[in-house]
Amino acid sequence: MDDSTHYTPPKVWTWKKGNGGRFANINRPVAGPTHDKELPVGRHPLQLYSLATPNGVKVTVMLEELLALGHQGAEYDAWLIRIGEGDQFGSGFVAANPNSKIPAMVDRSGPVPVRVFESGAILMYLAEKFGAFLPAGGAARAECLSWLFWQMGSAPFLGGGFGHFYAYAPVKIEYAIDRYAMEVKRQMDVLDRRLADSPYLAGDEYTIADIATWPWYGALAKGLLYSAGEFLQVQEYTHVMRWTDQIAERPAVKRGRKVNRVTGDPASQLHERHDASDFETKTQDKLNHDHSL
Ligand SMILES: N[C@@H](CCC(=O)N[C@@H](CS)C(=O)NCC(=O)O)C(=O)O
Repeated sequence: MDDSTHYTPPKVWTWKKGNGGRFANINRPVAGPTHDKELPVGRHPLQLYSLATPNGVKVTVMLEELLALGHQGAEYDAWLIRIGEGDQFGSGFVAANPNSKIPAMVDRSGPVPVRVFESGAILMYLAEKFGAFLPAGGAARAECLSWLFWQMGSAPFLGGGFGHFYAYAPVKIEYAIDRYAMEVKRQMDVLDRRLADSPYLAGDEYTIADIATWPWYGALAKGLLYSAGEFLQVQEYTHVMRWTDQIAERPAVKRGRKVNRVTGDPASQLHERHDASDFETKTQDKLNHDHSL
């Protein structure tokens, strides 16, 4: 049996650097910058500093959806933040997000730049700025915000809880995996029951509640998160699957999920996005042609 099951916490916790878990190199018990580095600024009103993790994809999908609706003010530069290399601890990034996590956005459309961090806050900010994907009031708005905040509160149990202990921890701890597998299956059932009754989370319309939830729970439903599809028997959640497939077909979603992506098929990776035409000309398959051929 692993020693971790016999651990007695000392009186005072101390930091053991590099405890073997994946991402141990970037985890610290303190906040603040580690080095001086300004953030680049492009020509568009909105500057996004991100990476195509589920939290990052929420925002690029939202921006592409807004552009698809014709909101030119949603034009954006998406700069790549390589969290594995510690870019989130540069002084410029910390000024945009004191929590040192992607995504972070700066709205430079007005006289004074406005910083926004936390993916849920960014979605709400954009929805309110453009009057889109968030019902204006009443029960519809309450339902949308309820599901948006449900996602913000639930995903850490999926990622930081289940994903961490199932896939990333240096030891497999049955108690922790059991606890979080149960919670994640419960969350999937919450979504499945809602989506059995309703086309989208907030009702008949696609909203920021779906935009926030799809990158996490849609990916889980497709077995793309932590290779846990079989373990969690995700195919049982047929209504989540229907919703996942429907959203995946949206052209803006297809574009948004490519932005700031640095893994997978080169054709699916647009490391930085500075113009709508970048999707045609700047994905990694287009940039990496073999000149020897
Ligand atoms: N609640 C935050 C979570 C953001 C978050 O956890 N970002 C991760 C990537 S998905 C990150 O930047 N991690 C880097 C680190 O922890 O140093 C949000 O929704 O924006």
